[in-house]
Amino acid sequence: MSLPNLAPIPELYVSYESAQKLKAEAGNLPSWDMTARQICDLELLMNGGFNPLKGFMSEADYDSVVETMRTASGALFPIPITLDVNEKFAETIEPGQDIALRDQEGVILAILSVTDKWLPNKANEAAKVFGADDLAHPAVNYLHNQAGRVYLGGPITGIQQPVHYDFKGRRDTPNELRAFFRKMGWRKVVAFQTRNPLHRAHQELTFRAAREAQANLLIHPVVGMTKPGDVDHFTRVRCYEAVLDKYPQSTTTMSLLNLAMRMAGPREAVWHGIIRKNHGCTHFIVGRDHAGPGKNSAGQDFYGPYDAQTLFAEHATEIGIEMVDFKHMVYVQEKAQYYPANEVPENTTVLDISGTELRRRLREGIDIPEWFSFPEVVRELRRTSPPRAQQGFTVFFTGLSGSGKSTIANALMVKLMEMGGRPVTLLDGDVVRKHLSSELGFSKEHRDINIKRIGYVASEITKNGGIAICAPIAPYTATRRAVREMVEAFGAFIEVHVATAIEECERRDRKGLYKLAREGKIKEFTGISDPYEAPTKAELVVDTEGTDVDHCAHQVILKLESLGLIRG
Ligand code: PPS
Repeated sequence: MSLPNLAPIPELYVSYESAQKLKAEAGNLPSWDMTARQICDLELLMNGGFNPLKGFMSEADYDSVVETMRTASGALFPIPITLDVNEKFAETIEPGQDIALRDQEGVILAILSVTDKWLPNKANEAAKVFGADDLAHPAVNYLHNQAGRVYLGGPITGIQQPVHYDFKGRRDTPNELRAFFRKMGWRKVVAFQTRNPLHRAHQELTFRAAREAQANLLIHPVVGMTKPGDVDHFTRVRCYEAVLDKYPQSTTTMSLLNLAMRMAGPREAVWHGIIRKNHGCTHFIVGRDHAGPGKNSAGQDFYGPYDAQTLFAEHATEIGIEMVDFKHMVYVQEKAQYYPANEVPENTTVLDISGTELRRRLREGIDIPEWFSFPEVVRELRRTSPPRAQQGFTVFFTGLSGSGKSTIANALMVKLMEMGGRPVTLLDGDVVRKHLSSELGFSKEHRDINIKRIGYVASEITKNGGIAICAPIAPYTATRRAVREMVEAFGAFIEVHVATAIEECERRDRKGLYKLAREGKIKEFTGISDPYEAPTKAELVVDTEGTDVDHCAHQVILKLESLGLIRG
């Protein structure tokens, strides 16, 4: 058998001496503070994980990748790797200039020699790369609602790796892994990509995949950015470490990959293959609905279940990595062991617990059997996800001025405090504007900043096990969604639309503001001279006309009970 090519691949770093010099000089360059996703991309560009890319894509490469999955020079690369910036920064930059790329603490990681600056067609990028311009796709939502409007492209000069303080010993560059495989004499390595905790079925399938390929196994979980709502990587890595002990010694290793996933299904699978090839692997496990983003806004899957496998198979030879089919493993009760779902012996009982069921059991503190997962893994998951009734959450009221949000929110706060158990914080619109957002007005931009500040505070409260009650107008759907995402990373988000009609709010006019708005004395007044995008997917809609405050607050309490967030 021929030896795999485990020679080092090119990195974009300069020598230590040059890096010191460049770093000193770069202090005078215009600098860009990178987002978390850009830092992930930069790390893999610099360490060769995205080989053969040499920097953030130029316009020609970007256009070509979007349309054909290939760079302008024909190299297979299915995902655009671009540096998005805001217009204000872009105005100060022209092709030909160098800029310093900094991490979130201001440390200079690299120099970008800008060759291209352009306004991308994001709708086209969404349609071609992600399959649909649909905001239900997390990467499409990111593209439209988080990424800057302008892209900069050009080669990178790497100065230093992004700093990680966690699991340092478990992070490897492609060349470090290649060197490890060389040293261990591992000729064939099957890589397993994951963004979820591993349970027994995963351990069985990965072990089986490696055995069938007569290869060693690399558990290669993504710890950069995964799908919003996933189990955080700290918990997952502790779980993976527990599972690692279950493989026969010296057959398997684990390394953490600081990739920012896009959930791009088929294209993403090909991208994952290229990345694993760069890390020295010879085989790659591709499953059903690999890197799938869930349902689209019409409630259907974005991609067919085997689209990723089909696209991968078409490109496997060119990538130089073999695809290994992911076998769905199920537990057969009578045999007390796992079987591939299509090899289950006749007249036996198959046991399985779906992801949804697992989450329900964690949420409600119900037993998770040992045949399903390892006790160490369940313990870790329970530490991170205590039963829902002990987790933090956010109730987010939205509605017009004078709709009754604050009054209901106050009543709810008192009822929750009477129950006790968790600290409760009320972030009322007026109070926030006094303490957190006193410099802001009511333009769209300012309202968005205001709501995102509230969302940030609420997400911190939720993360730390408290209850945040928010009561701003929050007129824009996209901003409410951004807040939902921030909070749902840590706990439940319950949007309550206080759906009092504008006529009723104006009739009440408790603060006299509607009158002033009608007279044109207050500009940009929500519902009169400024928009209010009513929620279409709120967890609860309350009607304050004909229903008293106590009853409205009680409706919220009932909702919280039905979600298991409080005990009745
Ligand atoms: S937003 O859009 O969510 O940032 O607004 P919010 O922070 O909730 O602030 C709304 C309160 O500010 C008063 N106010 C106005 N509301 C809407 N439009 C304009 N132009 C405006 N100017 C002042 C108003 O009292 C709102 O309070 P509530 O409690 O909603 O009545």
